[in-house]
Amino acid sequence: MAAPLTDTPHGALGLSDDELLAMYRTLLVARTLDEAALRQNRMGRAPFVVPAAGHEGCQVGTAWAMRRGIDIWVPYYRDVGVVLVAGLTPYEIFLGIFAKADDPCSGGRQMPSHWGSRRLGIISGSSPIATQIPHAAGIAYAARYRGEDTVVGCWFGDGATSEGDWHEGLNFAAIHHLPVVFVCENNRYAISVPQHKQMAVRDVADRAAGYGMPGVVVDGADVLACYAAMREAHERARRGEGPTLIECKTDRFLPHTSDDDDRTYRSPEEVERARGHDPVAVFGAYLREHAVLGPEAEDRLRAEVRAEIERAIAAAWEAPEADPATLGLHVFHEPGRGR
Ligand SMILES: Cc1ncc(C[n+]2csc(CCOP(=O)(O)OP(=O)(O)O)c2C)c(N)n1
Repeated sequence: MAAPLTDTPHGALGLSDDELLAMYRTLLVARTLDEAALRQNRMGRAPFVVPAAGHEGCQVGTAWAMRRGIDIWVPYYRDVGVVLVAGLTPYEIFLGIFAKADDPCSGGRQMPSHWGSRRLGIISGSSPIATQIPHAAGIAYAARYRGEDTVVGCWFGDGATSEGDWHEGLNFAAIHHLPVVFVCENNRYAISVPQHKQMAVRDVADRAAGYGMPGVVVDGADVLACYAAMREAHERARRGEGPTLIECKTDRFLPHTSDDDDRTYRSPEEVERARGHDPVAVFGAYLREHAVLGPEAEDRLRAEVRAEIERAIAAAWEAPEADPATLGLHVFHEPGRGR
């Protein structure tokens, strides 16, 4: 007789083996895409990329508790795992990286990694850090005002929590008990500035008490822990009990962007230590331990994902360039197109 589903940690969370495999596949897509994007940059084909390696566990884990087509996603530039869960495809992501005409986020106008999709409910962010926090609170306010069953997920780094926008957004969301979940991906650096020069508290989650909302700390390399925290916060938001701040302790394995040299502010040993707690490896070990994925199936899955990413890159590279004549569209007043 098969063991009851609840006998495993994922079963207790209501996650089937198939769902677990889909989560793992998304982690692999995020990691493989990330490595490939950096190679495209080094080959001179992608002007600028933002690595996500190390963050995928908390991105995929938290995003998994959101509902496509109902909830609204407010990611930041490192959140490739979040937007993959939201439904953006690797092909669409590479269209943005190559600034192609069909880039669904901005038709090649925005910086790469500033994702937006009307179809999927992903809100395009501005580059100034933390400007998306008041947006998230405002969207949650609108959803509640209209009586919609929408939860807003809002992701950001530890550096964002040093901005005034962040404090105002959280305060407003808590006062109005808004359906929003704030997720901090704390990699302990805002580019080169370490956490201890940004704040005097050990945990960003401590700040939640100052606004009157729960603050939760989770291991960002533990996909299931991130999922569990987000699911609880999501349910709380839907019950009308207001926002939650989730802090995922995570690591950035690569420089801040393709333009950064992280050897100037952290040691190779520090990065090596961080790589010892890799969310992809941790989740892979969990799947093996619970007999969800054997070594041969894992090899097949990795090959399949690599091929998918290579196909996406080839197709996006061949896609038409944005027409220079359209450069001013959606920026300046266009006679004949209304206000
Ligand atoms: C208001 C503002 N100040 C400074 C910058 C430059 N900047 C871009 S990313 C970044 C670091 C943000 O760090 P964090 O929020 O911790 O996220 P991480 O990049 O570590 O994932 C900074 C300072 C900016 N974009 N906006």
